Amino acid sequence: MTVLIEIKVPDVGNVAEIDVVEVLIQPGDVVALEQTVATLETDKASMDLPSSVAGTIQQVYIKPGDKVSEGSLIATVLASTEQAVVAEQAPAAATIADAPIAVSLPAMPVAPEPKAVESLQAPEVTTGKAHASPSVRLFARELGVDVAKIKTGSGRKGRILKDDVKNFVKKVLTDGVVAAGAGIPSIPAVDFTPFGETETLKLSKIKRLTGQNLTRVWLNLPMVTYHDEADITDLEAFRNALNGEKAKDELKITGLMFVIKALIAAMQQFPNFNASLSADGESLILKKYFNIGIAVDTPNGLVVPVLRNANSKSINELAVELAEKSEKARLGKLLPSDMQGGCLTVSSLGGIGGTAFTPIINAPEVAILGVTRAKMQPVWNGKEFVPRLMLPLDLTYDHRVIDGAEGARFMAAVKHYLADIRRLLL
Ligand code: CAO
Repeated sequence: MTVLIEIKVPDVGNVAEIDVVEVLIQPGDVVALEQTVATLETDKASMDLPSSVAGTIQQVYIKPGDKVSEGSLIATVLASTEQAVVAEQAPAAATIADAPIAVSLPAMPVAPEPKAVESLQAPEVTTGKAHASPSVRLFARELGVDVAKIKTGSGRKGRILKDDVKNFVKKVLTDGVVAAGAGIPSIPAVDFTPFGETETLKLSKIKRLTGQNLTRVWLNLPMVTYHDEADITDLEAFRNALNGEKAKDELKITGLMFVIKALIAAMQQFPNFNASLSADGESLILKKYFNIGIAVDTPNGLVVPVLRNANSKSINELAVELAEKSEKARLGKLLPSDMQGGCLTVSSLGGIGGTAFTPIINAPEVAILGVTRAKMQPVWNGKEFVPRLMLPLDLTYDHRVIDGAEGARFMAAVKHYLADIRRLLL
């Protein structure tokens, strides 16, 4: 035997109008005793309305945005007579007046955090003041999400709804933000208006993605930067001679092309530099190809096109390819495939200036070579000081793969080739 039972709004403690924030059932749903069927809210309080009986929802009489009051019909449930008896014996549902005020809820005990969604946990200190109903909080906890991270929801007055929690999870997974920073306190937001006028500009997509990637690398890789200088006096004379032979409108060769060639020769000598750690950190994947990434400065941010198989291309071919790719980069026309497959990256600020910097590795590569401006310097040759053109180089390496001595030897090899590029022929 079955009976039709009505779920009604219980004692509301003299509140005339209650907002329906969320309706969690529809006809045909099977509900358990005490299962939340709707979220109601007054100016001061929020509550999940439980079903007073187990059964099948026949009809739903409310929708989000409706106003209800004590005794309003919420839904009808088709229940067995046994379930109806259980319902009658069950303690009365909590009244709204008894329900905790959403904004003053004590911090919920955090459920064990599933590994895959670690990054959903707030690395920042949470306030516990997120505007969300108990059922939404429970749902968020089940997914390992700290609702305080969602800040504002799409519900009335910024209330966080289940869909906001789902969208938050989707966004975090899409952004691929890794949990490495979990537990690191975030930098608190500052109101600058007391100090003067400000203007807020949206970051370009490239800047946002680069920022996420750099943070990920910074947090995950134990990086060491080693500085040295290469004597490029003879190389510069050769380069000037080469450029002097070129027609006026022909593409000139910059020192960067020779740096690429010297780098490849050193990578051939030290294969650990042409490698990536496996995801589990247990093995090293050695690459047998030589694709060099070049950091290019564009109006929208930094991008790294890759010169594929740079070992088998001539200096002129590399110059033409880099000119084409950096032009494409500045016009925002690089394809994802133009930026994939790099083995090692060069970041050259030499056209701008500088004496040294500490570039961040373009992981999963294991090193990056920074270059700043070459400068004439007095160098002691054993008898006297002689003027030499010295090129500052900065090698950042992943210390899990490269140890200090190997880093220094690699740099010595790069310098060796740049000091006399005839050695590249040997
Ligand atoms: N020392 C002295 N002069 C240098 C030099 C160096 N290390 N490197 C370049 N120059 C000179 C060039 O010879 C050229 O001189 P001319 O105008 O007389 O021919 C001039 O500076 C401009 O060079 P360039 O920068 O246009 O060319 P490039 O091949 O050296 O570099 C590219 C190309 C794409 C790497 C560069 O244009 C660029 O975008 N650099 C910025 C990269 C960046 O932002 N890195 C930071 C990333 S943070 O890790």
